[in-house]
Amino acid sequence: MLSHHRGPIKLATRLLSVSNNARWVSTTTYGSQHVVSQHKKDVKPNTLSVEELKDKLRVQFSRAKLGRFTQTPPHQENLFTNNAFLTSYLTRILPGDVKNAIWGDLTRFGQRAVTDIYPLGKECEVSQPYVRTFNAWGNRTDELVTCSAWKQLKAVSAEEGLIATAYEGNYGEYDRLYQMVKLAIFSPVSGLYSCPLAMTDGAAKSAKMIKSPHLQRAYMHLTSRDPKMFWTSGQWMTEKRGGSDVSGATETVALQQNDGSHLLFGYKWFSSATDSDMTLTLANIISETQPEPKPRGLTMFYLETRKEDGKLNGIEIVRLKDKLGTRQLPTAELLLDGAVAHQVSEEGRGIASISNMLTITRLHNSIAACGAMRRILQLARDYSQRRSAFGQIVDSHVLHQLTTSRLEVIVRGCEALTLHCTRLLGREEAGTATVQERLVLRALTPITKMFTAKMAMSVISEGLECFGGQGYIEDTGLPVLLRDAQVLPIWEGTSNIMSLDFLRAVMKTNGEALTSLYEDIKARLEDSKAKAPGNELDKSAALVMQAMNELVGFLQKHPELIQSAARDIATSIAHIYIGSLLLEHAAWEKTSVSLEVGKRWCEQQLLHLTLKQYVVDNHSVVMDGYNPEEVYGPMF
Ligand code: UCC
Repeated sequence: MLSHHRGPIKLATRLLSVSNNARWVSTTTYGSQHVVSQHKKDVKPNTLSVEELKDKLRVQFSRAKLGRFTQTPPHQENLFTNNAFLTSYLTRILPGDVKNAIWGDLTRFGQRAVTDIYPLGKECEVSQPYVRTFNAWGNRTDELVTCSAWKQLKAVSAEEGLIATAYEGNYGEYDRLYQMVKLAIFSPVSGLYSCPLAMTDGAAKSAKMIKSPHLQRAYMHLTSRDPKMFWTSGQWMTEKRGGSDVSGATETVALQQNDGSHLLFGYKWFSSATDSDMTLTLANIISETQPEPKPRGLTMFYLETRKEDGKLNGIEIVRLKDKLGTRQLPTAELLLDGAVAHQVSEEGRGIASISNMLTITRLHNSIAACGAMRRILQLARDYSQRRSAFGQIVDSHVLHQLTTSRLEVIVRGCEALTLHCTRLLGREEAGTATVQERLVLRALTPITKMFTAKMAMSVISEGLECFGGQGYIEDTGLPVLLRDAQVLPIWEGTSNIMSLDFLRAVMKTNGEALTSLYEDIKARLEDSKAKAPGNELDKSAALVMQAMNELVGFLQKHPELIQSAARDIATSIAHIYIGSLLLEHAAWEKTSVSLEVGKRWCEQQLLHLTLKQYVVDNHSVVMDGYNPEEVYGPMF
């Protein structure tokens, strides 16, 4: 038998008798796929050449013929117009004049993302950056080599106003939403250029808030739409001792100069895009008379990466990081050996100052998570129209429909949460946010970062399954989505750090942030029920409120357990808050899909507390079997 296919549905079978060979052939059609089989029969003399015979028998397997069937790849949808939740959300939120003004640009950009920008992003994956440390004559050059697509993406970012839009003030509190929607479209096709943009945006925000002539100059560049003027920024925070406990890990020192500038000496362990034009970073101030860091803590500094002559500013690129994903991105270890920098925070207020930047970069993280999830779902649903299995297109299999509809609900939940935070940020920046909204934004930002990053990993992994084996094959362009997504729960603060940051926000406001969340959820649910009576949203709203009441009850009753419970608290808040947002949207839109999405979200487990686990000896569970005498030295 040349080929054998056993499928449940046989659409047509044709027998071809052949008088001159040892076989007869049957071709069977399964949907659009043709399978050829040969069976032994009485031998008859062969009068045809092998090629003639193969032609006659329609044998598909020979040197230049690899079989007639090839699978059609997924086609790319418009990343804006075909995102039903996003367009509906914006229609609800945006005033008519703002919507009219920006809709055309978003529609165009949704197409440009997949037609022009995706090929550039793909090129960055193929032509990854590297460092040419020395030239042929032995001179140290530390030349960072990036491909032309990477450079073009910088120009695209400027032209499209991917940073500028948030700072131009054209649409008041909607500037931020407009910008982040463009970034959600850009991010999954951008070859990770979205990463330097996250840093750039954080730096632009800091530059806007901090009164410093150096930062004023930087601000002009960071928010420019002119590719020749546009700068990107780094955020060099992490050192060898680790990225979470920044105060405890920072060894970099800043030696004050007579002209007021400082020279930085230190080793930055992760600089995400080393080709940035400037950076904000942290260091301990020392002086000739006081060479030990003062106990006052870290201070924030601004530095430009290159001097006027184009040479690096007291910086050596030690090596590029060998990362699981985000390989398009020139992440490096940098030695600061007398880099000229300028103090831009009060001494000892470095962490508090750079935290302004963290709010922005963490929201970028969520936008990137949503963008990547939406991308895989769009590709998967298009592919499901093009691939047949078991005699019918994948899209028509009910189990596939259920599986992908569950993903759709998760992605809508993440989009709702992220867009809501973005909206609150826009209101805060425009000065229109209420005190309650500001508190909610502070508390929700780390939760949104944590939750969307976690969901991105599971949604993208499941999304790859929709392509079967092809989802595991690199040159489909699909696996990179999963590899790149793994940075999302780690970068800009891990999930545990985010959960603790939520608690920090609650503690620092003496519980006001939690009260604001509670009142906000309650009001939204009441409003939703009133807007859509008879749609059974009241049942879903009751589930959400019950979960929130139980959560608050737990926090009041067990304050001593909140550290252990931090992750579960954050996860619960994410589920509860998203429930309220999806019901609010369903109550406004009242389509069968939005009502189904809202209800379905609220039917799942909303409260994730596991009280018993906070009081048992978890350490013993983990260390069971760990024997220091059978430990054989470092892994590398
Ligand atoms: O290491 C990394 C690289 C990963 C791999 C990257 C690969 C590159 C590819 C990228 C592709 C896209 S990323 C790790 C980056 N590190 C972080 O994100 C930091 C994580 N750690 C934290 O967030 C911590 O919670 C710290 C550093 C903020 C904790 O420091 P402290 O010193 O313990 O902080 P305090 O004392 O609690 O807070 C100091 C001040 C307070 O203000 P004041 O003094 O006015 O009371 C806080 O309220 O900072 C304020 N603050 C904040 N304000 C702290 N956090 C925040 C916040 N989130 N928002 C507003």
